[in-house]
Amino acid sequence: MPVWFTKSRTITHHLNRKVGFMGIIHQNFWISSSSSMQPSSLSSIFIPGIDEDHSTPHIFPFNSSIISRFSLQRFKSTKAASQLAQLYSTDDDDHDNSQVLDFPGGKVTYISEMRFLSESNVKRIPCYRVLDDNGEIIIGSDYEQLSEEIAVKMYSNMVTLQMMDTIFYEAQRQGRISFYLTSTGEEAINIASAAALSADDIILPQYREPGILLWRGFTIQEFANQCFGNKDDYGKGRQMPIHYGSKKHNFVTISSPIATQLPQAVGIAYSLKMDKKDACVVTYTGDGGTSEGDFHAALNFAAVTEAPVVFICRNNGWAISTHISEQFRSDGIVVRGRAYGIRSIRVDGNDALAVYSAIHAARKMAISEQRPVLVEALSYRVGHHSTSDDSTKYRPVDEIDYWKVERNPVNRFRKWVERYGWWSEEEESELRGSIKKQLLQAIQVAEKTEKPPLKNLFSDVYDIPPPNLREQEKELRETINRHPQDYPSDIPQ
Ligand SMILES: Cc1ncc(C[n+]2csc(CCOP(=O)(O)OP(=O)(O)O)c2C)c(N)n1
Ligand SMILES: [Mg+2]
Repeated sequence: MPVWFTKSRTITHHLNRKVGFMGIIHQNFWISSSSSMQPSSLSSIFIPGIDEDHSTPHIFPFNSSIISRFSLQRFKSTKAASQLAQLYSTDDDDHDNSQVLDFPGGKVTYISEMRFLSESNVKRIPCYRVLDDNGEIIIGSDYEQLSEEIAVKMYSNMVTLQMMDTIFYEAQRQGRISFYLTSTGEEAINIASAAALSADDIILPQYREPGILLWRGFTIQEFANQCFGNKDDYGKGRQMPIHYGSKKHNFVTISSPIATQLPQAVGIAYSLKMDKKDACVVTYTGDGGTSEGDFHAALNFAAVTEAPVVFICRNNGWAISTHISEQFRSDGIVVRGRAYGIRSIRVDGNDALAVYSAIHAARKMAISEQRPVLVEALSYRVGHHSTSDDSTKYRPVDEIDYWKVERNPVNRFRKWVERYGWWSEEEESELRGSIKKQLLQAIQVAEKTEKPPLKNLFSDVYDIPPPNLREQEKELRETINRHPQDYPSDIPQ
């Protein structure tokens, strides 16, 4: 039993509330559930078109032409309807179906028993994983094998991400940048999901996913330029640190209001569909983001438009100080997929091989079947929410340590890579030395680089700035002239 569990009153409290998350999972449960998952086979199944069975009489008050129009629209491209039952448990079909209502969406069986749907399944949705805690492949696992090149790049990127977080976090503590936010504990979700995608896939991130940019070749210098808000920052210094964006890397700029990216992602995915592109959109959200209306609008919108979008929810247990037990009462996020008619999977977010395999399969389904897919990755936010937070004020240190040490995704993946002889202690120290040097140099360069001019604050929104904006600019310049000591002196006019 994990140390933090026996010690933590907070966690006992959570368990009393039947949340049942955060690592209290029996080994044999994981093994049996993972071996029953077959994501790669899902994407290769032939799925027929319209449900042909119209033999049952309609018991429906509307005009039948309306019904058939509805049904046809719904089923002509919702290809999986008739085969899904064989693949997924649907908790139905145990009753007499002689009396049915042919309703848009399919036939509904009548029953005489007054039966409310339970608020939850008896068993929680299992979590797909491939690597055990010791970095060994669980026998019978269904997964995508990685080449040495990809595996080593994945591991190196995870280490780079960790080191970037450590050094940038320190730079914030030293007052050199105004804000920072780490991905500690979620390195596998970041890097393994990025590795499973193609460079053409468009990313709409939340904010704890810089690893995708790193994977796509955004340089350490580019990260530093953004955090320091210098003239080489693509956002022209107008955003807070960590709000990266890169057109070249198909990475849509991060925006502070959470979940706004989700409906936008569906719109972009729909445009890819119309253009018949061989690519999908991948959008990320935290567990907290799923409490926003935008999450629900996006899922529904994606389902009905059959947009090729993969939603990745990083369920890391916390939304700043709000624990998931105070965020929702459903079995996490994965169950929301079915509610909206979206195929979904729960995956161990700290298992890089499972994340890679699940996202690889999800991408394939999204593109070849033109459908949305929802992936819930279970993980833990090991760092504070951001540099504006002290998480020890609301969660036990034992809990943080448990995830940092026992469930560390980078260490787990390293063990697997080492087992193939693809990585050594020597390579590790070489990599760390080189990355540290690059980071320190990038910070120095970014710090010395000129800041963007003041006029940039007012440009790029309007072709011709309206009078109120011109007035604001004038006012700002007058205020700076009156109180120069209160403004940085290194901003060109
Ligand atoms: C619309 C909106 N509401 C509230 C906030 C403040 N806020 C910033 S991050 C955050 C928590 C998000 O948690 P989660 O989605 O779980 O992501 P995590 O930080 O855990 O990665 C909140 C409430 C915000 N940025 N935008
Ligand atoms: Mg969270």
